[in-house]
Amino acid sequence: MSRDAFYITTAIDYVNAEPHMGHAYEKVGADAMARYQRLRGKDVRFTIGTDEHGQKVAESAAALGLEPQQHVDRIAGRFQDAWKQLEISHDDFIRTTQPRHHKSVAELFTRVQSAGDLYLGDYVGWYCKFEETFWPETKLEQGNCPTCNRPVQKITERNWFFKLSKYTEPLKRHFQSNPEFILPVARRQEMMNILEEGLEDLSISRSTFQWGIPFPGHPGHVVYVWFDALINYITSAGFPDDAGSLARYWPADYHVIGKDIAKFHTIIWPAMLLSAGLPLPAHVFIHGFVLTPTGKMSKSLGNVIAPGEMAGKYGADALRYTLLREIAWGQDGVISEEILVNRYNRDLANDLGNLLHRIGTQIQKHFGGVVPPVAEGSKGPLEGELEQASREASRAAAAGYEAFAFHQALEGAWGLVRAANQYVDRAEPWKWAAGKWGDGLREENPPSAEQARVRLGTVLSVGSEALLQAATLLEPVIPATCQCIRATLGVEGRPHWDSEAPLSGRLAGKTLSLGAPLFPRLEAPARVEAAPKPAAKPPASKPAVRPPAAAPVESLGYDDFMRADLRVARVVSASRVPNADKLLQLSVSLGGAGERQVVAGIAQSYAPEELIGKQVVLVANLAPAKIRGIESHGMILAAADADGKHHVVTPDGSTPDGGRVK
Ligand code: ME8
Repeated sequence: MSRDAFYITTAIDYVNAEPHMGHAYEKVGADAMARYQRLRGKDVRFTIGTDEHGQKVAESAAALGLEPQQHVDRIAGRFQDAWKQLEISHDDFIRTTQPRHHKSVAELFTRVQSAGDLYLGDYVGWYCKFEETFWPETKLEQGNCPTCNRPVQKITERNWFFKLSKYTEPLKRHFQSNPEFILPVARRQEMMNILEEGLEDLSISRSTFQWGIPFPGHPGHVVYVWFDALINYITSAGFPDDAGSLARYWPADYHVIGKDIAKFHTIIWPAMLLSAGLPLPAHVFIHGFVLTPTGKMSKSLGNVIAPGEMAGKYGADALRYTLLREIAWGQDGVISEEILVNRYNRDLANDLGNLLHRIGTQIQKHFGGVVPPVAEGSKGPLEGELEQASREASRAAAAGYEAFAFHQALEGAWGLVRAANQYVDRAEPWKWAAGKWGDGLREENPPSAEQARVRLGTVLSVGSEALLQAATLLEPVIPATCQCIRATLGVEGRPHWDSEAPLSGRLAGKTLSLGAPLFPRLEAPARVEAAPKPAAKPPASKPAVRPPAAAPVESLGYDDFMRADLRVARVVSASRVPNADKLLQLSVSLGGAGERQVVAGIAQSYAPEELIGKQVVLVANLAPAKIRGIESHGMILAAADADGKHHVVTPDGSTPDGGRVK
């Protein structure tokens, strides 16, 4: 692949559900990365799409009295509408029912068959139609699908098999020699464990229904929907006919997917590519899940948030910003309307919208709407500090984007927004405008009229340029807003990542077109966060800091105690919370019940890596809380020794993740 090309994909969404906030989160994150790479001058190809075959889709269509194709056309349209509303800048929207994809699947099959990796066999096992996944009996949990907990169907079919087992060792070698193939790296071990257990061959045809790609050369069989769907990534890159495009974009730089489908992307898909003699993608980035304050989103709980509705009500950028600011990519996080409104008012209206408004209105008032020049010698220490803040913000934002740490990229970029507001506060342009000393200067005689006007011009010009630079740093996440800022400042053309440029008055002479405020303040909802307010001491650390001989507590009824849902949880990832000596941010697995993010006050007792893989006890039904702006859902139990060092409570022997502690 040529070095200036950058190919990024997301999962293609099942058309058996309406677009939901989890889908939106993934598309917005990948979109931010695609936009960032474009700003950096890369030739980006960004592919999203819909996964349209399979038993579940066929049954949904039949239930509606529609032909499957009619049904998928309708739902695919809804996904496309939603992504338009969210300003997703994809270059390709692939649908697995398209002829180009059928052709690509057929060609890949020919290659896999030539490699001797297909055989006919009898499949006897279980199938989850909702997840479109085969399960051996040993993996079921209480007879249900271990991923979604729904009932599974027994299947006995003469099927085609793919020799997945043959690729166990090559994949292990690939994982070892490419330690960043799976990102975040904390996820790698989970997949390595699957390889260590040994892979079984995979049934890849179905013959009991017909809504799928006909299995090449074997009438009556259709290709297993996952085998079909994964191939979309090379179809979009140009496989098999467009050799130029394929050479340019394949292998992909990133497949961006959710944690529930990691095995398909890090094991099955790479094995298919190895079999077909095609190179493997550089990285698979696994993101966490969007939760609601009441837990997992689910239709039956009535807590599914429609992204289109939120974008319609608050604007796409407010939603995009909240999704990427609130949740650390790779971890789970909670989103709600209250959280969005809070972010909107605090960050977008108070900081960013206000900055544009205060600078714009003064340029309008004192310079007739034309950005004044920065006169020679009129810059002082305040401009030096602002330039320094701009360089730091640019570096922090770039580092964040490069690592998919969007919350950090935004925090970095916000450093410049805050610094620009402080600059205006400290430079006091309103005083210069009144013919007095600004910049905190207290001289006896007033400045000359010319001196005051020159300095006023410099402050407003430099301030507007800092805002323009911030708009570049924020472009990947809030593109419409940044476009509006550029247009207001009279700047045309596409932005480039050049924000290390000094603040030198390059906007001088531009005519402003100031419109309505960018983000008019919203009425704060009655309850801004579903969780309790952050306590001075994080709730997660309370048991750990309580001394062994705590004051006696009232006795607790048996029923009261049983209301506490204590679970065995395994630490999957751990990192320090920036600027907080005592806090660690952990992701813990509850087995089939998914993952949680918890903030625990044990950073002075454990290095993050010591905890990875360890089983701990989690109070799982504690209401989520925000600790240092990070969502913490649950409390990890720990006891302090005589020296105040914390020891997490851990089961004495191997127990299943997610098991109840009583
Ligand atoms: O899995 N939060 O489709 P899908 C964040 N068709 N991400 C979530 C989420 C949540 N609450 N719920 C789902 C499929 N996702 C297959 C993919 S790719 C060749 C085939 C993510 O519609 C999920 O992890 O069930 C996946 O990455 C994407 O949304 C589509 O999920």
